[in-house]
Amino acid sequence: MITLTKEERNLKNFINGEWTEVTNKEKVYNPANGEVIAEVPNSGAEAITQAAESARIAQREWALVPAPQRAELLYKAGTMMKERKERLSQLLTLENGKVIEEARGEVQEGIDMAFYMAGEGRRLFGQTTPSELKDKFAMSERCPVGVVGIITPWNFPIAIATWKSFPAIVSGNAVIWKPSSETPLMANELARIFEEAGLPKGILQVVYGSGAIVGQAMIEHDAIRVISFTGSNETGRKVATECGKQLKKVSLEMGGKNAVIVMEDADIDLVVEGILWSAFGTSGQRCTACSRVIVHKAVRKTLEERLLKAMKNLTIGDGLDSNNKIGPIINQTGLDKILKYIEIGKEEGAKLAAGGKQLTVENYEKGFYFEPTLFTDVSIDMRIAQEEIFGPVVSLIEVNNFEEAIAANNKVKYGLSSSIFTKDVNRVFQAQRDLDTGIVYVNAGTTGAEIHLPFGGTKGTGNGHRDSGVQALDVFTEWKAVYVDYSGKLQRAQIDTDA
Ligand code: UN1
Repeated sequence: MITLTKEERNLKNFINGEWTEVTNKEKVYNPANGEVIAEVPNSGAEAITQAAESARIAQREWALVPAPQRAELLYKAGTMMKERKERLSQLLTLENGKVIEEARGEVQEGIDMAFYMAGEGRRLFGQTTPSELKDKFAMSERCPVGVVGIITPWNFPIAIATWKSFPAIVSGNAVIWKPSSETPLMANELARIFEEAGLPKGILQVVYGSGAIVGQAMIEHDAIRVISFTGSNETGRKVATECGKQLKKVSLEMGGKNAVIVMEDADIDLVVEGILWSAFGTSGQRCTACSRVIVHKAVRKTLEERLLKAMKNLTIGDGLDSNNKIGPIINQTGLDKILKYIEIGKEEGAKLAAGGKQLTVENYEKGFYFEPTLFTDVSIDMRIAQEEIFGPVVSLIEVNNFEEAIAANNKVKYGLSSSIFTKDVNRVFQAQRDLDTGIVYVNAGTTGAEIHLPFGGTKGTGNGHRDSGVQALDVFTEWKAVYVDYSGKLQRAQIDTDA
């Protein structure tokens, strides 16, 4: 059993290089057994004032450090994360509940992001381009925006934080981070790693607290020029509205209603594996989780039978026990939401083919477990097929052909991830073109994005920005166009072009 240090049990904000005590604290629970594991600050707005003011000063120096040197800090942090991977993974399972194998995967995602973004320290490419005038040079370069605010969720408490903070740091910004108070241990660990690695004080600051107070204060503070948010669609809209009033750049990632499409020529055993992993892994609590299966009528029955059989083998319990394939739901609120949708599904006339109930695990009676659930006979307009449930609940939708499958996939307000299982190369490329999502998988489930590609989606999933990949740099940099005239005379653009 993993033991926490005194600092880990009694978390403090990390403001301008100081571990700062806050009197108002909240309890942090292990979702596997409901036990208290730590206490986390419930900060007031003044913590953001302190953080933002000091970040503003620290960032000016940081922006002057050559990017390859800034990158050295990321290499160092990545190496430390690698050395500490097992402990980080166990702490992650402890606070989030995901099974240890997945926790290791998530920590690895953070390590990958560190080394990838460290590489960007020697790229951060701008462009050179010909000028329309003689003896004149034209180029564009990326510049840091200054101080950025990141607001991260509990379902990927370290990976998503690295998607946002690492590109921000390497491109010369200071970061103020409000992690979810459900999962503060990862923020504490990452801040301590950067402190030990020697990141100058003020460049990564952590302030714990509520969205209503700390999040709002971040949006309102004029030193913070960008807000990068991952969370619910409802909160994201509020963040965007508030940022709009301040003319503040905002990057949003707000979930999905992701589907696996199964065509009549698909390898059904592979499909079943893909669905089990992407729908029930992380107890369905991924933005990318599969929550709809859109299946061709010719294979609907076979798939349904094999899926139901395979679901019986999913072992559920404490994620720290490596025999378990599925861990708990994050908390009671999460469970209540799932239970609400089970009732909605039944009322709408869907057939509950498996699961649908809260689960009690022996010796873990206070944990928040839920049975893997399958609804069949679902039509695309039902609420269970339209709204994000964020739990291990899948809706099976039967369609007559490929065109109907694509239309069903796109007929939701979200557009994060989608997947198609088929052996027909023509359909693969048609699907790639027509699926209205930011991520498309062929012959794999809907989860498993890699960090060097853009992460995000269309419609209600986002607002046009992307996390991770080189595209993340666009969120945390401003473009500067630079013209150098070496003609020694006044040359007027668009006018003196014949000279
Ligand atoms: C999320 O779902 O919130 O693609 C992040 C995946 C992971 C990241 C998921 N690499 O499933």
